[in-house]
Amino acid sequence: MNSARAIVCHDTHANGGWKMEDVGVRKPGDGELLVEMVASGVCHTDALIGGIPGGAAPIAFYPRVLGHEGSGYVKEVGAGVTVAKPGDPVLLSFAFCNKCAICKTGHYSNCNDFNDLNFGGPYRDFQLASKSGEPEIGGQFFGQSSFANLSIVRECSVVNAKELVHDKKELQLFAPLGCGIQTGSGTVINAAKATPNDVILIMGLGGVGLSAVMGAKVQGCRTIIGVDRVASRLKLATELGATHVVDGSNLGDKSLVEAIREVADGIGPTIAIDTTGAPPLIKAGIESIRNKGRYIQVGSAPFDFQCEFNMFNFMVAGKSVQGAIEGEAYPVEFVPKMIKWYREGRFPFEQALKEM
Ligand code: CXF
Ligand code: ZN
Repeated sequence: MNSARAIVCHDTHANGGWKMEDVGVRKPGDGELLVEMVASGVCHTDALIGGIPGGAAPIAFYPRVLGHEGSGYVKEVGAGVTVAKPGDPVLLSFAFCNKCAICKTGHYSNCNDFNDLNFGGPYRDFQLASKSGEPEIGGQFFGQSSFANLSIVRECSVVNAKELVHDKKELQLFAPLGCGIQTGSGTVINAAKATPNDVILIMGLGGVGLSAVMGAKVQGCRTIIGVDRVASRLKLATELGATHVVDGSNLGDKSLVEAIREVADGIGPTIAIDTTGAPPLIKAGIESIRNKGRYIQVGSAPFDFQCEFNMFNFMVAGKSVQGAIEGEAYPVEFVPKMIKWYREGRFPFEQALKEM
């Protein structure tokens, strides 16, 4: 049994439930790798899932190790693993089954088993060192549980980075590409398939929203509108490619929808993306889109939030609403693309890290 240091969630962070502990890590089984982490991003979903009092089965349970933007070096591989060898650098992303009807069509992020594989209960792969008294700790959050210096990772979550990174420092820098940055940029590029004709609205300019701005810039969208309430984020969005920003904290006598439409040809965006999950912004975003416009939900709304809009008007206007996760990316292909754009100076994601 290997030993590791891990952040173990026993309860919500607010209840003091996240603790750095010594844990025992078993050997990798079929289709699994033992990875020594060198970095992990922290994504809002870690806080969301690790912030539910008592856990919320089936997507949250305690105790477990979270973290799903890991990067590291392979120490050992289990039977049947072909994606990497011991010593290879790896970047980690979400898990998918690669067998279901949805995966077969290439839509891995909408895998039928996404919840089980990424959040779910059956994968309990850490074992606590005896002193704690607890028998088991859940692992393989998003196939990786990267909040540990050593972890068992599922093969499907692995992007081999041997040809992608020059050194350990880069491997550390690239860790958040596997979720937040892929989610933002991929939503614009893969889910919306935005083009230079698009007027795109991005609500919320944290790491995901700023990555969406960079994705819109890569696609050459003619108008890129960012919405936030934090001055430093609005400034950064402009530097990264936003052509207009709307400061939600300073709308004067306008509604948010009016302020958005004013900078969107007077009729609203062709594409609106919400990265906040905040109900007032979701409602404003859906209302703001022009006829034939598309609205895409990316931020996690409250679990019990139901959204209403007038279906007849929606139909007549030819609008659509869509959900998207993980930027609808196939990480093995999309992560190398982001790294290529980064090296070409077209995707300066490191600037967005301070807002993540
Ligand atoms: C998550 C958002 C909640 C559903 C699964 C994917 N994205 C990033 O963490
Ligand atoms: Zn995430």
